[in-house]
Amino acid sequence: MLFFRKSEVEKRAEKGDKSAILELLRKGERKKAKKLLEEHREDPDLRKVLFALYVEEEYYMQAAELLEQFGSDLGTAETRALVYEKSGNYEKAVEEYLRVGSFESLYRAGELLSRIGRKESALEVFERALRLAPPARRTEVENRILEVKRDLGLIEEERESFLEKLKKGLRKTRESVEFGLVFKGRKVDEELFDELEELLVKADVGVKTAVSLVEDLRKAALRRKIKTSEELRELTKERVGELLKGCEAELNPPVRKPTVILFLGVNGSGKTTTIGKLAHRFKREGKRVLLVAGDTFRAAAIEQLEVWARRSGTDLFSKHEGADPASVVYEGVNRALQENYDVVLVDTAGRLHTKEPLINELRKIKKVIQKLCPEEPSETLLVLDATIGQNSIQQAKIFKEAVAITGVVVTKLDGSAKGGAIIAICRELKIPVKLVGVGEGIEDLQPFRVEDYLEALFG
Ligand SMILES: Nc1nc2c(ncn2[C@@H]2O[C@H](COP(=O)(O)OP(=O)(O)OP(=O)(O)O)[C@@H](O)[C@H]2O)c(=O)[nH]1
Ligand SMILES: [Mg+2]
Repeated sequence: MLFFRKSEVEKRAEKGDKSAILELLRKGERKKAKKLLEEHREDPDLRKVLFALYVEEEYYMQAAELLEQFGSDLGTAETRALVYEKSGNYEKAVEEYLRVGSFESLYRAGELLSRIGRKESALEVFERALRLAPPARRTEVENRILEVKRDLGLIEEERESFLEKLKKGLRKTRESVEFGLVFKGRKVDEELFDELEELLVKADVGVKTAVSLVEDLRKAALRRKIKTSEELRELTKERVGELLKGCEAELNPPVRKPTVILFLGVNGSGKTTTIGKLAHRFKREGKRVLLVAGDTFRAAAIEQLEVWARRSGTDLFSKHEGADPASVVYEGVNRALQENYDVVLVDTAGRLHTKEPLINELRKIKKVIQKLCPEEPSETLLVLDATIGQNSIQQAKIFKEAVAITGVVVTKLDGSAKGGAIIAICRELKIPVKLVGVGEGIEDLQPFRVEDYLEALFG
C-alpha cells in the first residue's frame, strides 16, 4: 500500500504535477525531486525551490546559472550576493550587496571592488560603509579607506615620513625631558653637565648609563674644546649612537616557506597589535600570511587576533579558549606548510605570575615548530612596552631564560615619557631592537633606526 502511494506521487510528479514534486521533496526524496525541479525550472515557483536547494547544498555555480537565466527574483538580495560571490561573478555580487545596503554588505562590496581593481568605486563604497559602521568596526573601515587611497596615489604626499612619525611618537619624552634646555644657547660648564645627566635619568636611560655617558662627554668636550651647547648636542648624539651600535637590525629576511615568527611578551605589551601591523606589512609585500592564535588563555585574545586578521586581510588559525597552546601552534604551522603560506606569525600568552609554566609552555611551542620546520622560528621577538621603561628589562630576563630571543619590539613609544629606555634595553640585553611601535594604527610600526631615533630624541 505504502509502495503504491509513493509511486503514485512519483507518477504525478513525473508528469509535472507541482504539488507532487514538492511533496517528494518534503518526503526526503531529494535526488528525485531535484531532478524534476531541474526539468521544470521554467515554472517560477519550482525554480524558487530549486534555487533554495542549490544554495542550501552550496551548489553556487548552478544557482548562479539560474540567476543568469531567469533574472533576479530568486532569493533575497543577500543570498544572490553570496551566490554571485561564491561563483566568482564579483561584478554581479557587488550589485546585490549594494542593493542590500547594510554596513556588512557595503563593506563586502568594497572589498570585492578593491579585489577586481575598481579602486575608485571601492573608495566610494567604503566611505558609505564608514557612515554606517558600528563604533567597534570604524578603525577597520578607516584603514581600508587609507589603503585604497594609497593605491590610488591620493595620499602619497600626506604620508608622514618615518622620522616625522617617530618624532611625534617621542614627543612625550621630549616634552617631559627638555633636552632643549641644555642644548640651546648655553655655555658648556659643570652645571650643564649635571643637568644633562639628570635629564638622561629622567628619560629612563638608567642611572649607570647616564653617569658614565656624561663622564665620557665631559672628557670628550674638553679634548675637542667644545664651547657651545649645540656642539655638545652633536657630540651627545654621536656618543649615544656609539652606545647603540649593534642595537639596530632588520628582521631576518625570509628564506624558507613558511617563515615562522614567534612573539613573546607580558600581557598588554602589544604582541597582538604588533602581529596585526606586521601582517599588514607582509600582506602589502604580496605575501600569504597566517596568524596563529597561540594565546588560548582568554577568548578575547583569540578574538583580538581575529580582528587584526580581518583588518590586515590575512588568515587566522585558532582553536577554542583553553586549548593546548603548543598543539594549536603545531596545527597552525602544519596548515601553513600544507597550504603553502609564506609567513606565519604566532601569538602567545604572557602571564608572568605563572613563571615556570610559562617558560615550559614557550619551550614546548618552540619545539613543536621545529618538529615541522627544523630551522624555524626565523625570529623570536620579545615585545616590550616603552611606557614601563626600564622595568621591562626584568621581564626580558625571564623570557630569555625560556628561549633564545632574536630581536626586541619596543611598543607605545608614542605614549611614553621613557623613550630613553631603549638605550638601557639595548645595553643590558644585548639583543637588537628590530621594530618600534608608534601608535595603535595598522601603519604604526617601523624598523628601528638609531639615526632617526637620535634625531627624534635630541632634535
Ligand atoms: N599608543 C600605542 N598603543 C599601543 C601600541 N601597541 C599596542 N598598543 C595598545 O596596547 C594595548 C595592548 O596591546 P595588545 O596588542 O593587546 O597586547 P598583548 O601583548 O597582545 O596583550 P595580551 O593579549 O593581553 O597578552 C592595546 O590597547 C593596544 O592598542 C603602540 O605602539 N602605541
Ligand atoms: Mg594579545
